[in-house]
Amino acid sequence: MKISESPLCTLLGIKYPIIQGGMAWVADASLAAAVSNAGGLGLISCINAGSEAVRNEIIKCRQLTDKPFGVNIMLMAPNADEIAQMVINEHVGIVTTGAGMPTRYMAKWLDAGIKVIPVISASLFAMKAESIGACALVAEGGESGGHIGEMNTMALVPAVVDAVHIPVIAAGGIADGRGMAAAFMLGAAGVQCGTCFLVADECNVSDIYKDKVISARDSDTIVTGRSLGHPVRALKTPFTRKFAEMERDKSIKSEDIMAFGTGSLRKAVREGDIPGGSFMAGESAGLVHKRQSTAAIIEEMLGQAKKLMKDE
Ligand code: TUI
Repeated sequence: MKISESPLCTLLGIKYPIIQGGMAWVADASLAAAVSNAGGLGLISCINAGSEAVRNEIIKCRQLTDKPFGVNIMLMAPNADEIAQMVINEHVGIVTTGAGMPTRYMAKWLDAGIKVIPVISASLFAMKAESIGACALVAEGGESGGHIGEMNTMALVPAVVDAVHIPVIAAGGIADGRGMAAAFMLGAAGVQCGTCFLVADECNVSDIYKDKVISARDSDTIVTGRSLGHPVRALKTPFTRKFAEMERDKSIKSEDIMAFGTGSLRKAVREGDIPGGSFMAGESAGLVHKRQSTAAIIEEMLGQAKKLMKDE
């Protein structure tokens, strides 16, 4: 398949099948509009905000771009119901969901003409998502940053491609044209990337966060939270090491570990708080070497992928 002929481009009205991950605390109007203006699909995250604040980001994004963009809803968020209604009221065209199945909202969203793209981490969830009306899927491997499933991208993506009839977007470990080309070889119709956009000029995370991603090697991330049932990948820091230590110590209660983690992502994103922050990032942090504009990140990835795929 030629990249520009991906069914995702027609489906979503975008130029390139590159989607920006809906990163909690990170994916605001500034980043989403920059990705959409560069030809990809930008997403606004809802996790950190009340529905009024997200509504303001949607309005801001519409001022910054006339291209399609979407909203990502983390289904474990306490205010997911309210956000689910707000996206209908605001005529959002594309919604991606994470950390669960959006079954309870599907009828209302489809009635409102919203294109729904669940993020899933196994082919069983993919089949379920297709059966309830998803128009495409993000198959997210455990190389990703943030909350992850059990499978990794290399085996997950082709399994999901075989299990469904809708376009599959590969995510997890993809930060350059080599990853993008590989995703197409696995049968994906596009890619979703988060980590490589953390260092974009239009991304409003702290400078410390950007520097930490740039200096990270491939083995500089760690998964914590497995003992709590919520595995999360982040950069290795004194905070994540302490978290892992607490998980190993059977005398510490789960509630106390969870309390230790509360608010840590915000501290990393806003304050660059190294002792208390969770710098969520994927394994592809080891592939991210410089700060540049969102447009340059997308052009570079696309150029490299096209060359590898002899699609020029
Ligand atoms: O949701 C994500 N990644 C995230 S959410 C997040 S916010 C957070 N903040 C603090 C601590 C923890 C998290 C950070 N990163 N990715 C999408 C994703 N969805 N990954 C895995 C899944 C998933 C898991 C289970 C999707 C469906 C699913 O279905 C299970 C079921 O039983 O329905």
